[in-house]
Amino acid sequence: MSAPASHDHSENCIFCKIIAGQIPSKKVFEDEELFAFHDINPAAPVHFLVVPKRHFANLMVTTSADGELLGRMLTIAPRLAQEQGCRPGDSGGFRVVINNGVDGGQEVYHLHMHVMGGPRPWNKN
Ligand code: DGP
Repeated sequence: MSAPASHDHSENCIFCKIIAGQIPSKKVFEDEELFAFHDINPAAPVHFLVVPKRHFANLMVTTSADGELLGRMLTIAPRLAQEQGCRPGDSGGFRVVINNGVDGGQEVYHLHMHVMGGPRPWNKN
């Protein structure tokens, strides 16, 4: 049987293992609720992932009760993007992407937000 979609830690979840330090990663940020680390397969000069420490498979299992946490994922992005080298302001900037489910192109079933930026062209669109 598959694991519940939303709980504190999911066995066999690669991102839960990264958060727990069981798999190495290049950490960008950590607090009680969030963890951010560089994507292993960067699609842009700056490409890191922001994940909630609590395991959610994706946005489709979140509820309005999770709104504050989801908001924190978004509102921390500009600061982290700039710290990682994205230029500030409208002439710089960055992209955020959350893939959900098979049709959303999701590969890792622990909710994560891609933050991508840096001077164009990027190696993938
Ligand atoms: P998505 O398609 O949104 O589920 O993208 C998953 C991303 O996770 C993908 O860009 C590659 C990245 N990724 C997968 N496994 C690892 C890993 O072990 N370490 C790191 N740093 N990134 C990973």
